[in-house]
Amino acid sequence: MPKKPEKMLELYQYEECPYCKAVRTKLTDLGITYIIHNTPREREERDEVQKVSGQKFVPVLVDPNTDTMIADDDEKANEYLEKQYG
Ligand SMILES: N[C@@H](CCC(=O)N[C@@H](CS)C(=O)NCC(=O)O)C(=O)O
Repeated sequence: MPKKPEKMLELYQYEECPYCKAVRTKLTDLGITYIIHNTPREREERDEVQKVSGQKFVPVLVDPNTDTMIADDDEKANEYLEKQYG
């Protein structure tokens, strides 16, 4: 049986970002309910992303269950999700 996360995962993203879409799709495919933080499209305005990840690119995936933060790498985020919850 796939594991379900106890605490909700969080995704910092914006809708049209193709890398963000890849991570949203993976989360949906795995049946994971998660929190979306919609970030500004303008990179310089992404202060929350900077605070959480130390940089301003999205997607940023945060998993409080394992103290994991993956920034600016959709493939790494999806590999992590598959390994952890697939
Ligand atoms: N290699 C990254 C690429 C991430 C990326 O380029 N994200 C874009 C949005 S689609 C970004 O934040 N670009 C900076 C900007 O919008 O100025 C990944 O695999 O997720």
